[in-house]
Amino acid sequence: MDKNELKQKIQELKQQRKAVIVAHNYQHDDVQEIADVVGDSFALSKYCATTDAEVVVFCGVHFMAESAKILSPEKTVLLPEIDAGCPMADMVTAEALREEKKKYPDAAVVCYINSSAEVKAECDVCCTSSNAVNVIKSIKEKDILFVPDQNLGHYISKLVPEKNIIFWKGFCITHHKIKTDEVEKMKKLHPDALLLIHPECRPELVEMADFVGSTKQIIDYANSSENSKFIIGTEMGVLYKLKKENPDKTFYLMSQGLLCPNMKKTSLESVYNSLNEMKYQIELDEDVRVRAAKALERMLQVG
Ligand code: CIZ
Ligand code: SF4
Repeated sequence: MDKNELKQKIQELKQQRKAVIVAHNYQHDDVQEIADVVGDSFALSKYCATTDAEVVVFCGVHFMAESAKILSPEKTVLLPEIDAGCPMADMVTAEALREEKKKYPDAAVVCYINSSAEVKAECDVCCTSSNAVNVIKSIKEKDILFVPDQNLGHYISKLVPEKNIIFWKGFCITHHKIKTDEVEKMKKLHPDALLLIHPECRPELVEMADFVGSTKQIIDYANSSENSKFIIGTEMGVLYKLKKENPDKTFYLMSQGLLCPNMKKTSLESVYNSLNEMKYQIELDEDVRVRAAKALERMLQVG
């Protein structure tokens, strides 16, 4: 099938299945193009919880589809590529976290949404890169065990110095590998461009930024900025929305290395197969789901 035929078939199957297609900001352009909603994991999970569709095709990575299922257990949640995982989420297991918690019995336990349902079930509250600072400020405990992203943890600790954040040593393989020399070169090449960076980047890069935020916050910032040139320090998929929403502005990717291979596993073909064969369905242990839902719902209350 060629691309147009695939898109046509996807639309037909979507109607038949009473499905919606949601895509993360890091997905391939053509997957973002056919999606009903494109956004970050937080916005997509919230959307999935409110839609009356019976089936959700989640074009993203495993923890995101799980988060949708945690909040919408009555829906069928499909992940088109079952091997699309997040190496950062895999850097903490529920078992390792239970051991670490024993060392800090008085600490609140907070997990980045980039974590498995089992890990979320061990935590008091979740956060995303958009709301991490507000979530941390909302916690009464001074000590906070934060998993799994050390870079996001470091970023929060600078903004909420009254808290004592105990870091896990996880990181995003895509953002963490970018070093300052590459960013300095880009800044020299484009001196009038603003540098917008994701907090999953190393702290020394975050210090160089004009703005730090989640994918959504980076897109919102660029949309409303009077500047016309930007260096984008997050996964290259965001360029699709940035360029579409700002045809008169120029965007440079901070590094050609900013590509998440797991996010790029999903193609139009895999979305078609997913709807056609109703695969791969996310299933969760109900006890884990209920405990993970508490952590996600507490986050939703903060906003
Ligand atoms: O929360 C998300 O969707 C991720 C992984 C990144 C972001 O900043 O949107
Ligand atoms: Fe995980 Fe990084 Fe890929 Fe996001 S970009 S899914 S944190 S590996």
